[in-house]
Amino acid sequence: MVRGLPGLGRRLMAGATVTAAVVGGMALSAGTAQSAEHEHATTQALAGSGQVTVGSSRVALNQPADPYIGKVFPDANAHLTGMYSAQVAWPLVGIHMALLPNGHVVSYGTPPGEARQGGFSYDDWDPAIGVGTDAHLQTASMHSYDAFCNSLERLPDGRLLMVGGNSVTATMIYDPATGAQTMGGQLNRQRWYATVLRLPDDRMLTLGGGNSYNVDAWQRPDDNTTVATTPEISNGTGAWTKLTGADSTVAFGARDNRWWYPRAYVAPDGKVFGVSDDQMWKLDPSGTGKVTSLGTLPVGIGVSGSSVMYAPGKLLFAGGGQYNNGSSEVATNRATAVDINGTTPKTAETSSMRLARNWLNLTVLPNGEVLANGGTRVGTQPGAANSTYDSEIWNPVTGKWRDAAKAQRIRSYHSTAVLMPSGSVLTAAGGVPGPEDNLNAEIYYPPYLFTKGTDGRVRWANRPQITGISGSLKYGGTVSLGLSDTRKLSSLSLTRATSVTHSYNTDQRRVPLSFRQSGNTVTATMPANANLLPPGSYLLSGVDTNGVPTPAQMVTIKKSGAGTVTVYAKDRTAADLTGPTAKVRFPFTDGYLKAGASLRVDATDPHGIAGIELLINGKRQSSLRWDPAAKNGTATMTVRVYDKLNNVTVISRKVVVDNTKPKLRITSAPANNSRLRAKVTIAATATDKVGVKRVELLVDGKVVAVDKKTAYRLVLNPAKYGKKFTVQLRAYDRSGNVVYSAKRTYRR
Ligand SMILES: [Cu+2]
Repeated sequence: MVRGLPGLGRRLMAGATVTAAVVGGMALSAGTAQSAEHEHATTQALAGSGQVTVGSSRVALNQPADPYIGKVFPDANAHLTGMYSAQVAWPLVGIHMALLPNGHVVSYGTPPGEARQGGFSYDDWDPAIGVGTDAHLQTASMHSYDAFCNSLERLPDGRLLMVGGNSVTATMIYDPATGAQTMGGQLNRQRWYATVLRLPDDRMLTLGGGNSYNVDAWQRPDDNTTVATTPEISNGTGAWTKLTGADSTVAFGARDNRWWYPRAYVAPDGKVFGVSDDQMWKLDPSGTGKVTSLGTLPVGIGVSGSSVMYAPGKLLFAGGGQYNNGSSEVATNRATAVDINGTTPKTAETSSMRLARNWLNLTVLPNGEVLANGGTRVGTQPGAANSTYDSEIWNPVTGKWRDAAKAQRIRSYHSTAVLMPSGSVLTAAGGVPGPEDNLNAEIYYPPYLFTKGTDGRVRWANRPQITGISGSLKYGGTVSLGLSDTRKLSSLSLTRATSVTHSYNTDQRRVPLSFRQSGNTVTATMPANANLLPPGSYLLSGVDTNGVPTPAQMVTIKKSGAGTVTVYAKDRTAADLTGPTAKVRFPFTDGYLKAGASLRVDATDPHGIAGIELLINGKRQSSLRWDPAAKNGTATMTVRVYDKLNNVTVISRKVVVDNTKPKLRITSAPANNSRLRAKVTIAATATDKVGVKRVELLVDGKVVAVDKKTAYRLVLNPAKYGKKFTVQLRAYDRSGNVVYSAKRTYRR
């Protein structure tokens, strides 16, 4: 779907009604299409999704949507390597992607359906609608602003700031709520391939970049006239001011293309730590600014390595080594951990990736591990042998990488990866130019989303959920989280919402929270220091003691005042993470059977029943028939009922197996061949090792009376029958074994 003007052609959003007030924070585009914004805000309120200020009353939360979790059959090794979804068409080559406070993803880079450079359209993907074309909405550029190869970060009001790129001195502000676009202040010089960072005080800092298509600047290492060595700072919507004191060729010079998307992070001391190729530096943005050189990394990342802050003040750099996207350097597989918590950074080479990768993406996951996906071995060169389809996962505790699932497409130069609220990772784009121009995406599902059961089968994990929030969502505040159940969380964290391009995910960081848990309530303390958690939108997720993460709730932390939480639009297609509803029917008495008896299982599931298995004492049977050779005694019955997603319901219990007939003796009855004139009572004793179920009186083979209680007394009314009839007692035990008395004949 294409949106020509803001506010028109909107997709209708599904969602439950919430009682809390929807804040108009997503519709703040000053000076643009006011009526359209108002209209959109109304739509949001009606849809019941939107951003709600967190306060003393509990906000009920929906779970984030995902197109595949609990909707497709898991891969056999998904619990070890994760799995990729099938490729899905993407309306444009999404070389830039940002997760928005409403849980949507905005992407841009090429025109819709065309693999050519030109960021004149913005695509909004709503994962609640799915992966079809109806889940996407494009908005055309209103100002001929070409967003190709710019930098991006969210502003305090939730809008997306874009800096430089092919419209080299321009900045633009995109409103995800309406698609409205507002031109921002002009930069003081060209900023193609710059970085923009949001500081703890909400100012926006632009670092590096250079003249348009200046990819060969590194070949004249001492000529800095074509690159932007002086940072600029702004509130993001107003004028940009040069930080003249922070002019630096170490951080932003032509040598080694250090100006090319400097990998910059807000440091624990409130300054900005960055890496440009192999150079480490720190920028103090106060006053006119100042850059201090902090030495070198053991392995330079070139312009093609990736980085992430996986824990407060702890960064991982991996891969890279290329000087620009056209040179043919072999990528490194080496990785460096850098701790910037002290006054000087501590670098330590961590183990190497199995694969060398230029233009990989690193993504920090809610459990603190880091995903590396994509890349090319030599330069940006094509060919399957040169392309790293396999993913790897780095564990911060062991410092080791392990192999993860294989993608279908080459995700290299101009590729993107976004941690989604569901816990999946959207991987997309690559190309223009590149080995592949990818008008497609694949969604990666990390191993933590799966579990391998004792039945040896892999399925989607049953996950804890954060279902409500209240309290003080502000620096140093305490929030109360409601959980869907009482399972214990082992960690709780905030991960900064992605804004990614060119292997740099702006300030992406994972910040653990201290918390305590009582039953299904978690009380968490927010960091007091904005340097650890710069204001912005974060994914709040807990991980249970089995390593399974909750779907994330999106919280937006403000520089001052109460933050907001996103009430997501409800997923249009429900996930199925539970086994079928099932009940075992015994042939005679619940829990009792005899050898060779067949069980029946009544089962229903929204995805249909795929199979039912019977195990006797842990041994799988070929059918639901009990072992015909089973001996008397107790046994463990296990019935597994599978739906078509491999979800299972396990019913396990002790059962009594009994093949011995009850004993039956008539203790009082008229003699054989007697003539009966009135009602008589026939008395009997019946005994059985597992218990008598009932004793029946049969006249001419038909049951006419039943007694279930000792002593058995059955009334015979001769008036009901013919002149001559036969009478017999029959006793069943609980397992269905039967015994008959001798027949007696009576007359009347
Ligand atoms: Cu580019």
